[in-house]
Amino acid sequence: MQTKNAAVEPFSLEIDIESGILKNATNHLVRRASDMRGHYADGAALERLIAGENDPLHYEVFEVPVSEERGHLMYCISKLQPGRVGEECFMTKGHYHADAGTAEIYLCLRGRGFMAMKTTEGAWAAQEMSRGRMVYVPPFWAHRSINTGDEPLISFCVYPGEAGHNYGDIEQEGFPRRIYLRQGRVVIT
Ligand code: S6P
Ligand code: ZN
Repeated sequence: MQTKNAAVEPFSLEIDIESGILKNATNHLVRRASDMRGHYADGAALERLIAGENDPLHYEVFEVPVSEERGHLMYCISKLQPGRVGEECFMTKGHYHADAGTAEIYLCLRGRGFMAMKTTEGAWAAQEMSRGRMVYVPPFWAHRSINTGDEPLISFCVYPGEAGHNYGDIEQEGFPRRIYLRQGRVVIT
């Protein structure tokens, strides 16, 4: 039985909830529109966005990583910009966890949107995200966040240290449904 994890002293951090910044983050992942090729239904609209708006910022992840092993909890701030590709709402790539049987909790701090989830067996679900709302992503569910609002969608995420990321499988499978904003209304198709 494992009794000791990598030595980490107790610590605390500050999160700027309005700006979605984890202070003193040592990892800062930036995804631009050009990183999202292949993810939206309207690829031509994405190319127009990349060319016309100088490859705008799509989303960021701020982390102060701990050891990626069982026993620890990884956590981060995910900040997804508002916007549309054609009428489809900006979203993250989405992933399964590499250790697929690990869950995740998202606490939404700001903005509006959805967490879309699916399993390899084809089950699909979407849970609303809004300030103060928590979404539980069960083990074995791929997950992506989608911003339907007009301000950044900011969440605090917590998941097991050993979870890791698997982007390949969901890229192959795709998510079965998409979320659009049409005449100001959210449409899930
Ligand atoms: C990690 C967690 C989030 C996402 C982030 C970006 O398990 O689910 O931190 O990494 O929202 O999304 P994605 O799909 O590009 O990793
Ligand atoms: Zn995850």
